[in-house]
Order: sequence, then structure tokens, then C-alpha cells
Amino acid sequence: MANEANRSWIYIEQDPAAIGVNRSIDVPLVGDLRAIVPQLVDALKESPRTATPELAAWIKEDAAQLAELAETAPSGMSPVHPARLIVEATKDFPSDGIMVRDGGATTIFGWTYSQAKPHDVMWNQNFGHLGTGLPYAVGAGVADGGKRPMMLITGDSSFQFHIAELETAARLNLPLVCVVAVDYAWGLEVGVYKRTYGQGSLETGVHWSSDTRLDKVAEGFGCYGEYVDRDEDIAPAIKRAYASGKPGVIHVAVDPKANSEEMPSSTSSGPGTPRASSDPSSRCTTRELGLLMREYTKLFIDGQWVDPAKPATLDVINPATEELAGTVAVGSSADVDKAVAAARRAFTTWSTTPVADRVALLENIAAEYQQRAGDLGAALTEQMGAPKELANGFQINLGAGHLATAIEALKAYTFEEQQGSSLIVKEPIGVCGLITPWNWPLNQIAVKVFPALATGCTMILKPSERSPFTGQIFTEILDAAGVPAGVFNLVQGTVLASAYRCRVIPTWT
Ligand SMILES: Cc1ncc(C[n+]2csc(CCOP(=O)(O)OP(=O)(O)O)c2C)c(N)n1
Repeated sequence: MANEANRSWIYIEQDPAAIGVNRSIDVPLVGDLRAIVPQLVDALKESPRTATPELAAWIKEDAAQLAELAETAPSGMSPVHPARLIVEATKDFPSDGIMVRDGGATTIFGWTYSQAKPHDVMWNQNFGHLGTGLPYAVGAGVADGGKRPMMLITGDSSFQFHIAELETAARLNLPLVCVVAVDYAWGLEVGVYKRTYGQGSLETGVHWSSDTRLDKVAEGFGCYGEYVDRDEDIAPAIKRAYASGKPGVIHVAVDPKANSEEMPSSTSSGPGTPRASSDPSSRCTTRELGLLMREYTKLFIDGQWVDPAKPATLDVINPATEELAGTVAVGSSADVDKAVAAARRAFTTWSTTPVADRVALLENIAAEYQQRAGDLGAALTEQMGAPKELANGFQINLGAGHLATAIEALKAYTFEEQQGSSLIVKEPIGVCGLITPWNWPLNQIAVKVFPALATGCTMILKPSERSPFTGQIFTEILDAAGVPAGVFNLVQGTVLASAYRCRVIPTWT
């Protein structure tokens, strides 16, 4: 079994003092990766390896997903739908080719709809800086000696940052085809305008002349150029470009409306789609980095989405990609005090509510939870790198399971019991401070919040700062479900644990 206990660690490091710092290493190797890895690969050549039994099923599943994307990408439009452009451009691209990406919406359509699975993909996602596509492609071609076919799929604006590098590509005779999604706009920014100000705003500074012909610019640099505006012409044009023996530029006219409004999203509801919350300013927004990121700006105190007492935010890094996944507003002890005061006030009424009212609230939460399951799953993946299957399956289901159990238990629970001449009354304990860990964030939140709500307690939740997004969406769910003011409060933060300990607990006990 490949568990931690019987896994062996090989560590390659140039600095011997850096080996074994945070774990014991079975095979410490001092040296340069570039020299050592080929030797290891060589040594393993004769070792038989058996694929995991699930591999065949995963390959089949993946192929089915790709086929479904290819089928569902809108087709038959002129200008072309950007999803269809990606499908047509990538369907024949070989796995030993070098794929390069650049652009905003185009890249998002690209990572979703690409039919190609090349071993080498170049993209500067970490920096989010547009314009590197053509220089990266030229650099890769030089490094590879022009042996492998290369494709750059790029937005038109990004392509023009360094369009003069076409001259380098032509001079070096690189086997590069640039497929340019031309909407004559900074498409992703057009989408930001639309989502922020609605349809029909001035969209200042994001459109440019539709007279521009990038295929003609390419010809001017000695490259091959073609203009295409129909689905069926894309793949043949690319083929002709490779056959020309020169670097090529395929100017593909794409539908500007689709490119700015129909970007696929990492969440179920789509980038910028309003989320269920009483206050729009607490919602997740898209940052202008060409990446989709979450930005939560408010705490939830006394039934309101509010600014922290002292403005502060926390960056959330997706450990799977080591990239910034978003930010959340964090509170300080002043916010904790406010939340505790609100929870104390709310306790006087919530603790005496009839069971039926609490069941009704929990059932509303269950309905909202189901609606937001996709968002929760996406957030789980973004904040802690959880594989999608695990995030959308077990992690979500555990939270839902605790909710179902709380409802069931509440309906059947005997709060008052006569024993002889005594009446035993089980009362809610009071204001609860709930500090939850990162690794099963929904489970840990659910297993505390739902019983507390069911029994008539009020609370302040501080989820782990490593996985705060789910806490934020969880709060939106409770808000939308109608949790009374002050009953549930969310104060995100890092060092709040001490604020809770020092300020809250002594006043409860
Ligand atoms: C250097 C730089 N400037 C601005 C941005 C912000 N930005 C992200 S996507 C985008 C629009 C890109 O337009 P285009 O290359 O035409 O691709 P499209 O979104 O239309 O597919 C902009 C301006 C950025 N990421 N990098």
C-alpha cells in the first residue's frame, strides 16, 4: 500500500545541509537535478511497473469528458465561439508538441476545452502578466532546436505585446503556429465591465479597431498567415500553416459576446455570478489578473456583512499549485468582542425558540447547502488543493450528513424529561466560540455549527486561515437561509485563537 508509513523518500538537493530538515529521507542525493534525474530514469528502465487498477477507468473517464466537451462546445457560429476555437485548434495537436498559452478569456476557454494533452505546456500563470506567449514560444523553439511542433493559442491583445517576435520566429524558421482568438478587444476586461456595470456601459479602453488583420501582419514579417471565421476552416488552416514550412499566424475571428460573457468558471455559478447573500459586497469577485480568484471583503457579525474594525486581509495559497487562490478579510479582537456581544444578545431569544423554528431553519440551510454544493466543492479545491472528486464527494457529503443528523436528532430529542418529582431540563450552554481546522473544513464546521444551532446556542465561527473560503460560503448559506441576527457570526483570522481564549472564555465560565 502506498501510504505514508511505507513510502520511501528520495531527496535531491545541491546543498547537503538542506536534506532531512523537515522529514527523514531514505535516499539523500546531493547534486543537480538535471544530472541525477536522467540517471534515476535510466536505473528504473528495467524495473517492471504495474499501473494502478483504476488507471484504465480514469483514462476512459478522461476521454469521455474530452469528447463531451468537444460535443458541447457551441458550433456553427461566425465569428467562431471561443470554446469551439479551442476544440478545433487542439484536436490534432500531438502529445510531443509544445503548447504555449497567453491571453485572458482565451486562456480560460483553453484550459477547459483543450483536446490536446501535450507533455509540455508553457504559460506564465504564476505572474499573470500577459504578452509572454510569443516570446515563450520562440524561446522554447530555440531550446528545442525546432524539432517539435509548437502551437501558441493566444488572445489578440496579448499577442500584440511582442508581435515583432514573429520576425525572430521567421528568421529562425521555427515550427510554430500561432492561433489567435480575435475579438478586437481585451475580452476578459470587457467581461469585468459587464459584470460590474451591466450591459451597455462605455467599456472604455478595452476595444480596438476591427480593421486589424494579424494574418497580414504575419505575412509582413515573412510568416504564413490565414484569416478564418468558420469552425470547419480552423483545423485545415493550421495544417496548411505547418505545411508551409514557415511560422504561421491564424487570425480566427471569435464572437466577442461569448468571449466576454461565457467564460467557463472554476465554480458552478460562473465568474462574477451573484452569490446568495444579502450583501453583494461580500460576494466573490474576479480579480483582474487573468486568473479567477476569490476576494471576500467582509466579516459576518450580528446579521450584517461588515468591514473588519481594522482593515486587514489574508492571502490564501492553493497548496496544489502554490498559487494565490484569493483573499479574505480578517478580524481582530475588536471584531471578536462585537461578535460575542451580538451572540450574547441573540442568545436570549434563540435559546428559547420552539424546536419547530430551529428545525425550519436547519431545513432551509439544507436546501441552500444543496444549491451551493458546487461552489463549496470548488472552494475546497482552491483553498486546500483537494482533488475535485474528494472535494465534491466526501467533503461536501460529510457536511450534509451532519446537517441531516442534526435535523433528525433535533426532531427526536427530549429537552425536558420528568423523572419522579424532578423535571430534567437540557438547556443550551450559551455563546460558543468555534475554531475549526483546515483539513476537513466543512466537516469540522458542520459538526460544531449544526448541533449548536439545533440546541439553541449562538456562536462565533473562526475557520482555519488555511481554508477560509468554505467558511465564507457556509456563512452565505446560513445568511440566505435566514439565520437570525447574532445567532451565527463569522470572524476570519489568524491569531484570533488567542483573542478568543483571552477574551471570550473567561466571560462564559
Ligand atoms: C501585463 C498585463 N496587463 C493587464 C492584465 C490584465 N488582463 C488580464 S486578461 C486581459 C485581457 C486580455 O485580452 P486578450 O489577450 O485579447 O484575451 P481575451 O481576454 O480577449 O481572450 C487583461 C488586460 C494582465 N494580466 N497583464
